[in-house]
Parts: sequence; structure tokens; C-alpha cells
Amino acid sequence: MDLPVSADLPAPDLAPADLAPVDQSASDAWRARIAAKLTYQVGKTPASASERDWFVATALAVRDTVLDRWFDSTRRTYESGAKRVYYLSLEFLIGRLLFDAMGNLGLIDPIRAALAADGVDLDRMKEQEPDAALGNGGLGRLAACFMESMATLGIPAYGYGIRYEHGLFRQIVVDGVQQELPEDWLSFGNPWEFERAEVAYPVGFGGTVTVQQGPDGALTYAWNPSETLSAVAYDMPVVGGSAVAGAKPQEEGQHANTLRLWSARAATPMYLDDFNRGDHVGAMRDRVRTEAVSRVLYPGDESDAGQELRLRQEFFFASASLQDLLRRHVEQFGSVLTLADKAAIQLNDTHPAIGVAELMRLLVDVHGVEWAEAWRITIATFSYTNHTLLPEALETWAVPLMERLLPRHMQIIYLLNGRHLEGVRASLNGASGAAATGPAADATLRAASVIDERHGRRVRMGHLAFMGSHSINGVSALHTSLMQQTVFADLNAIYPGRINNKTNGITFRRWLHRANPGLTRLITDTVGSRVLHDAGALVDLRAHAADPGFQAAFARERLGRKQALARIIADRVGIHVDPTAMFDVQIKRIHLYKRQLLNVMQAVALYDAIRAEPTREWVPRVKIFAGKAAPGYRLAKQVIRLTHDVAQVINNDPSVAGRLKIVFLPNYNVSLAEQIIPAADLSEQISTAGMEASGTGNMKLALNGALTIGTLDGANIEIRDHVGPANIFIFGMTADQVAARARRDLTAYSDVAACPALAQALQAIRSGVFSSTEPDRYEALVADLLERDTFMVAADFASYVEQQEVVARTWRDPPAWWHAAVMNTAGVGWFSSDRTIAEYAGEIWHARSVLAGPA
Ligand code: NBG
Repeated sequence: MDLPVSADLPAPDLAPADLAPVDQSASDAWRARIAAKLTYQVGKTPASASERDWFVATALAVRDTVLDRWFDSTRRTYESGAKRVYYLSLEFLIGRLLFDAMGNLGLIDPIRAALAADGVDLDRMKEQEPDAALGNGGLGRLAACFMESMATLGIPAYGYGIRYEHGLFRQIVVDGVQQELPEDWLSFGNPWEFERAEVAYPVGFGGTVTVQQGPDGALTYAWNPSETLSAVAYDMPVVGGSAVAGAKPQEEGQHANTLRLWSARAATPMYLDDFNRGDHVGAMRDRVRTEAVSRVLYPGDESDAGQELRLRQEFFFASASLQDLLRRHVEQFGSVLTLADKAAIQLNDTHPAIGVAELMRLLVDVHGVEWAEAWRITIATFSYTNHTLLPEALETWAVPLMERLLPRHMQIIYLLNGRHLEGVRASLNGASGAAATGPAADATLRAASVIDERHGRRVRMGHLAFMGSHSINGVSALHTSLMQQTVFADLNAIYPGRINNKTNGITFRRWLHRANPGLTRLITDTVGSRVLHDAGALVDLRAHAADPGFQAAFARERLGRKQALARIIADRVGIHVDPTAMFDVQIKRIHLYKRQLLNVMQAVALYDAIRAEPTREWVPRVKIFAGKAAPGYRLAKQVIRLTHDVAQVINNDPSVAGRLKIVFLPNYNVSLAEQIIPAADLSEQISTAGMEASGTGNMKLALNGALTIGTLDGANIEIRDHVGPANIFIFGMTADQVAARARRDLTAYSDVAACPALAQALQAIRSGVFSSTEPDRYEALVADLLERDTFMVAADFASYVEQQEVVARTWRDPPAWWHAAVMNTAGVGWFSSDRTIAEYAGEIWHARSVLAGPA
């Protein structure tokens, strides 16, 4: 193969790109600060310190600098009387924070030098930091990118969530089978957080509601929960970078916001009498029960107890957050009536949607605000982001559970729904001129109701969030328009103008500057350092896309990262891959709609094709997969197993050696993503059209110069528009075609009959070619696919394979490939989360930056 670079080049130096030569006095000062932390806070001498001790000492020293900015930011926000943004999210997938903070403060170089003087290698030491996995995937990572961009733009904001003791499970794979182990990010403490024992709020569950009539005849309601636990705040500062062009190092990281995470505490830590009687376990029963609320991210919800715990989590963090922000608002501005002028609350998906009813309760029952006024404030304050249209992911809660756990909230929801349906009825009447009755009117009312009556009575949280918000946004153009046409078609007609689009974005500081310092340096050397502060300036790279010298340098940077990834692959799974082969990457949650199965089937087809024509010149490929399946998602776990089974056969077959390898890297997380993304050549974004709300991995990969093979789904469409259709490989049915096909015929027989390669691949999988010890292991999987190809795997197969051939042809033409790669990096500046956040701030929150200068 004829690549412009060779495999034996040295790995590029991974020093950061954004700083001038290290200032000796700065690094000496950092050395002293770190030494002081090591001695007086960690309690170790340099001689006895472990690498983890050095990490903690460094984090604490950096934290001091963050704190100064944090206090300044709080003061600035307070003094300016600025509006605050509250981002309520059950997930914040923040990953490691040291490089984020150091990079945003412009401190990587002096600290690297400071540590080196003590014989500590910063890039090795950073591995000591646990990867905070307080989220499942894209939704949680988006929240983390948003927090960083809000700080960068100087928008005063609080992220509110739960301080899970155990984040997303650790994935190990044994004989192809995923196993879940508890994750333990807090076991060595968390140097970034501050426990605020004094910031604690009661959160109730269960009990009764009492009504009292006042002297004026008005009724007041009071909730008397049967159980109350305490939500205790833990704060982490989130420091931004700089969005000001030409910022000097000392001007970096001017603003820091707060991520406030709640931890549950039992009101009664233990029953001492029981304990002294010898019932040591029973004495703790309340504590174990209540504190389960903040124990794990996404508790399994197949059991009733699991469902109840999840609902408790949602109410717990929504209630504590609302109490906290109301207290802050009243303290500063004197009255809850002005809340909407000074606070914007963003609901990240429906998980915090119970907050709509809780804010009504707090305003009406606790602060004595009149109902209609309270409802006006609520709608003006809340906005809601929808992240999925998949019916199984749209949250609903059984009415009996809600009535038992949150009796007052259920009353409020009934009242809100009653008034809402009156409005719907009135508009139906208005349209027809007469009282609307009959099946069509009934259907509209049923669809618009917050209570779904179809399978037992359930509360639709999406409807509640929609009703209680002035803005409802989707996360890509396609997703937003499908939202208008499908799940929220009725509500959109009733409340027109509320739905809007805010296409997702990613923070380039983490996903390019820090994850890929070598490429970043090449970019700044070529088009200037303005790109570090203004992602849009990446378009200047277009002028260099056809330059052979630049292409070679670009390819060389990427090869270095591929060599590094090859080492990780060898270390973790013992597979040796050739770094000059095409790295074909699919990294994301394992889900049927994301169609890892389609990718594996293409591997099987390619395997067959290579064996059929062994002398043809095949493009060497390494297919790299990583991702976790939800613990209870049987079919997704089977896809993981199939990937391993196929890998086992292909990787050990000498007849395809050097041409095809399959790798599954276990325990995908933010840190692993930071290693894989800069090394990817081909980015697989192959979801069934209409099903991926946006995707954000697609943006990260394109930014780092990978070419996308993808469907016209989610943000892929906008990526195509920005990088140009010549620089992306699009295949498959459109969302409309998928919907039409689903209405017509979901069986796959005609697709199989029309495509011999598909027939052969399915037959091989079905007959046990990849599972010889258990030949029928995939029998049911294939049989089901033939009967019901819900995700259009067979239907899109031929088109996918055809585009994969175009990919291979392009790879064989290095100038064309690298031109397209550069055009990807150059074209995706728009996908910076700074742009996304500026849109939220301007169009939804009406919040301003408190920093001087352009932002
Ligand atoms: C996910 C979507 C992704 C999207 C992220 C962030 C959920 C419920 N949704 O396509 O599947 O990129 O949200 O918006 O996790």
C-alpha cells in the first residue's frame, strides 16, 4: 500500500501545542506548590510518594488556582445581578479533569516541567486519575461539554446532578461475554470536590396531603411526607478556557462555574437500641435504604424496586436543586416572583421533568404564589431538551407508583393536565365551531394528555416537560423536525413555536487541543493560534488541504497516534495490528439502532471476499469496536459476543493475515475515547436513519481528521453540509424511506435474495462458522433478523458494502484521502459546543456573559 508515511517513524512528541517555551520561574513556582501539597496535604515526602500521591498533590495545587477564579466568578455574577443558568442533568460524563483544568488555565507546560524536575512524567501520572463516569454515553458527555463551554463563555451556570458513589459499570469481556463490575471512582477520594455539609435540603417521599381553608376561603395544601432524607451538596469547580482571540496564558480560564452534585443522607443514621441489642445490620436499615438513592448510576430497572429507585433519584436531585436555586434567588433578589428573569432551568432530557411539578409545589404551597402566576413563572423558567425519539426510551411512570411516592405532585399533575386538556378541547371546538366530540377529538385528547391510558395509567414525562417549558429543543436539524412530526406533533399544534433546534456540539479544548496536541500544533503552525479560541477559524485549513507537504505532515501526526493506539491494543487485548492499515472505528454504546451488527456483517462479507480472491490487492483494515451494552440488553450483549467470535476466527486465519483484523477494546470510557479518536481513519456513524438524535462522537472523529461513513441521520447530515458531500461517505435509506419501508414490509427475505454477499454472510453466522463450539448460537439472531428487520440491517447492507468499497478506493489514493481528511478538520468548526451554548444562551435562556470583551 502506498501511503505517504511509513510505520517506523518515531511517535510524535505529545507536548501541548498552545504555549510558548516554558518559563523557568513559572515551573519552579509550580514545583514548590506541588511539593507543599504533597507534604502538608497528602502527607508524603517526594521520596516516599507514589504516582497517585503526585497526582493528588498536582490536582490540589491546580485546584488552588481554579479556586481564585471561582471566587472571582461568583462575585462577578453576584455583583452584576446576571441571570444564572441551571443545567439539571442526571448524568455528567466528565472523565478525567486534571488536563482539562491545566489546559484551560494554560498550565500544562510549566507543570510538566515542574514534575519532570522531580522525576515524574506528567503523561504517565495522569493515568492515576479515575475516569469519572457519571453518565452512560452521549447525553452525559454533552452535559460535560456544555458545562465547559458555559464556563468558557463566562455564562454564570450551575450544573446539578447526583454524586453517584458508583458510576457506569466497568466492562470486562470473558470469552466474548460482557460482564459488569462496580466502578469505584471515589475509592481514593476526589481532589476536585468540596463537601458542603451545611448545604443540605430535606427531600420527602410518600405520606399524605392535607388541605386547609384560609379565612378568605382559599384552600392551601401541605404535603406531609412519611419519609424524609437529606440531600447534601458536593461542589466541583468547572473552569473554562478562553474564547477570546489572542488570549495570553494569564487570560485563560477567567471564569469558573459550579457542578453541584447531591449525595443522599439518612435522617436517622442508625437505630442505636437495635445495634446494642446485637442487630448490627438491622440497625442500619434506614440508612442503607435511603442512601441507595445516590449509590449507583442507572440502577437496573427491570424490577419494581429498581424502577422506584430510579424515580426516587429523579425527584431527589430535582427537588434539592430547585430548593437550592430558589433559596439563592430569594437571597439575592428578594422574591420568587422574579425567578424567570434571573434563572433559566434547562431540563436535560425528561429525567428532571418532575421538577415542573416540584417547582409548582414550592411556589404555590411553600411560597404562597397564586396558581396561575406560579404556572407562568414555571413555564418562563424551564426549557427542555429532548434526546431521543425511540419509543422505549421515552420515560413514563406508573400512576400508582407516583401516587404513593409523590402524592402532592400527582395532584398537581392532574390539575395541570386538566387545564391543559380544557385548552385542547377549546381549540378543537374553535376549529370546528361546535363542541368537539367523536373519535378524532378523542384521539387528539388521548395523545395530548399527560396521562397515557393505553397500558395501565402512566405519566408521560415528556409531556410534562413540554407543558412546563417555554422552549423544547431537539439536538440536530433532522431530529427536531422528526420531533415536530412524530412524538410531539399534537403538543406542537397546541403550543406552536415552542419547538426549536440546537444542534449538539463538543468542546474542542478537550477533544482536539488536549486529546491531539500534535495535530493541534500542526494546525496552529499552519493557520495561527487564533483557532485555539475561535473554532470557526479552522476553515483556514482548507487552503492547505491539497498541499502535499501539509498532507504528509497531517498524515504523520495521525500515524503517531495510530502507533500509540496499536500499543494500547497489544497491551489490552494482545492483538498486534499494523499502524499503517486503515483504522476503521465504531465507538459508542452498543445498541441495535446503532447497528454494530451491520459493521460486523460487513467484516464477515469482506472476509469471504478476501478468501475468494486472495491475490487481489486488498486495503489492509483494522476494525476497532468499543462500547458497553446495558446490563439487561440481551441482544446488544449478543452483538458483543458475535463481534468477538468473528474476531477470533478472522484474526487467526492466516489466509487474510495483514488484510483484516477485528479488535474489541473493553471498558470504553472518556479516556479511551481520547486515545482512539485521534487514531481513527474511518468513523462509523451507521445508525438506522431517523433513530440517532444527533451523535457527538461523529463530530469528535471528523474534527480529528477521520472520514465518516454514515447514514443521513442525526448530525451526520449537518456534518456533510459542513465538510462537503465529496468528503464523506453516505449510504443507506433516508429517514423517510425507513419509515415507508417499515410500513410496507419488515421482513428481510427480498434483501437477502437480492444480495448474494448478504446471504452468504448471514448463512455463515447462522451455521456456526464463528461459533463452532455452539453452532446454533446465532441461529435465533439471524432468524429474527429475517423475520423482522426493525433496524434495516439487511435493507441497508448492499448500499453499505458498496460505500465501503468507495472508502477502500479512496484510501488507495493518499492525496485524495488526506485532502478529504483535512477538509473534515477544516469544516467542522461549527460543531464547537461554544457555538451551541451561544445559541442556547441567546435564544432560550436569554443569559449573558459576565466576562468583559467578546465571547
Ligand atoms: C442521546 C442520543 C445521541 C445524542 C445524545 C446527546 C440519549 C437519550 N440520547 O444521538 O442518542 O447525541 O443524546 O444529545 O442518551
